Amino acid sequence: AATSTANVTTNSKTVEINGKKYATDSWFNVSSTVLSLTSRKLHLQKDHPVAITRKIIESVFPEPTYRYYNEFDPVVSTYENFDSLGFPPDHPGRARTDTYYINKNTLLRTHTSAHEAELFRASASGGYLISADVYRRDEVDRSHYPVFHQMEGARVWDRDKVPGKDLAAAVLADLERLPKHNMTVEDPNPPFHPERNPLQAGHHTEAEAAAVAAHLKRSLELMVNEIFSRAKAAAAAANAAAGDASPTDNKNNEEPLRVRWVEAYFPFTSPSWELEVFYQGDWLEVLGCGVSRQELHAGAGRPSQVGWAFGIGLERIAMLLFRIPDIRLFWSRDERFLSQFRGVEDDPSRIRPFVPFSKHPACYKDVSFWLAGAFSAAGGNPRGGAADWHENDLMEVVRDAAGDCVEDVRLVDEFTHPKTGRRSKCYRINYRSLEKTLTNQETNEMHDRVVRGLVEKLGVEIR
Ligand code: FA5
Ligand code: MG
Repeated sequence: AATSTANVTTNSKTVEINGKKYATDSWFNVSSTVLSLTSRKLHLQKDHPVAITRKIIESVFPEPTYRYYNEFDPVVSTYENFDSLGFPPDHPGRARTDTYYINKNTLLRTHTSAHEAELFRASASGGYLISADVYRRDEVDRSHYPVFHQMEGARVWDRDKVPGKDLAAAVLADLERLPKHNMTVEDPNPPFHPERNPLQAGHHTEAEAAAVAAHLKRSLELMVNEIFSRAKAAAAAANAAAGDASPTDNKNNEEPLRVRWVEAYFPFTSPSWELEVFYQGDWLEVLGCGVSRQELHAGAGRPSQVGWAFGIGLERIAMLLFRIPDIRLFWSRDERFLSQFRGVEDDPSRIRPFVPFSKHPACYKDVSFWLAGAFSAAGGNPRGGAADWHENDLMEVVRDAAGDCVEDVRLVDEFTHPKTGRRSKCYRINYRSLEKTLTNQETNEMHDRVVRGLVEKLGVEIR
C-alpha cells in the first residue's frame, strides 16, 4: 500500500524523468509539482526572459573560446553534485530537507557545478558556459522557487602549453585582449584568507593566482556591465515612449552602476568571491566564483590545467534586466506575460521593462498546529516527531496543494507548552494568483488541501 511520511512517498518503485526511468528508495522526496517542472527548460524556450538573459551573457563569453552546453539532464549522482567538488560528508546542503533526491545516490542537481569534473575533462584549453535548471528545497516567497536556472562559466589554461610555460604571462596577455569598462568597482577584501581562501600553494604562485583572478573579475564585470547597460537602455526607451524624457524624473537612470567583490567560500574554489551589485538601495548578490581547486583539474585527468569558474542565477539577472517583480512569473503560460518578450531574443535592443498586469487581491489564511511527537521535549526524540521538524517540508506541502497561487509563507507564532513540552506553530499563507482574482471558494479549497496535506504528510495536529 502507499505510505507517506514527512515528504517521502514510497508508493512506486520507479520514477520517470525526461523519458528515463530511475529506481526510487527511501531517500525519494521529489513532489509531483517539481517532477512536472523538469520538462520546462525555460532557458531553452525561444523569447522567454530566462533564455534571453542566457543569450546576452553568452554574447560576453564568445565562441569558440567558450563552448556552450545547454542540454545537460538535471538528474546527476550524489557524487557529481557533492563529492567530486569536495563537499564534506556532513555538509548541510546534502540533507534531504534541502535537496531533492531520487534515491540515495541520485538527485536533481542543486547547481551547475555538478558538471565541472566532466567539463574540465572536455575543455582542453579555453572555456565553457553551461546553462541548466537546478533544484533546491526552499522557502516560499517572491524571490525563491524550488526550480531556477543557473549559468556556470569556466576558463582554463594549460601550463604545459602556454608560451614559455609562463602561465601568469599568458593569462595577463588574454586579460589585455578583453575590452575595458568604466564601472565603479570596489574590492575591499585581501585576495587571500588563511583558512577559507588560502593560496593553493602547492600548485600556483601568487602571481599566477592573481592573474587568473584578474581575468575572472574583468570577465564578470564586463558581463554585469552588459546586462545593466541593456537594462538602462530599456528603461530609457520606455520613458521616452511614455513622453517622459526629463532625466530628473527618470528613476531608472539616476544611479551609476556600482559593483563590489566580497570574499566568499566554496569547497571547489580558492580564493573565492561573490559579486554584488548596488540595486534599489541594497547590495544584491548575483554570482559566486573563484580560482578552481586544483584537485578538480587533477580529478578530471588534466593536472596541468589551471583556471577559474563562476555560477550565476539567471532568474536573478532576468529580474533586474526586465524588472520582473515575482519569480513565479517565469513559469507563467499567460500571454500577457509571454507576449511582452516576443521578438526580443533576436533583437535585444527591443528589451523593455516588464509591465505588470493588474495586481490581484491577496487573501491570507493562518494554520496553527501541534508538531507530531507529543512528548518529544520531555521524553526524547520519537521518529517523525518534533525533533524532525523542517520548515522546508511544510513549504513543499503548500506548493503541492496550492501551486503558484501562494505568494509567500511566513511563521507568525510559535509556542512550547510549559508542562507537556509540546510545540505549536502558526504559519500565515498568503494566497494571490498572478493571473486572476481568486474566489473565496477557490482559496478555501486550496487552504483545506494545505491543511489536509500537513496532517497526512507531516503528522501534525491542527489546533
Ligand atoms: C553556487 O551554486 C555555486 N555552484 C556557484 C559557483 C560556481 C561558485 C563556480 C564558484 C565556482 P550559490 O548557491 O551561491 O553558489 O548560487 C549561485 C547563484 O545562484 C547566486 O549568486 C544567485 O544568483 C543564484 N541563486 C542561488 N539561490 C537562488 C534562489 N533560491 N533563487 C534564485 N537564484 C538563486
Ligand atoms: Mg551564494
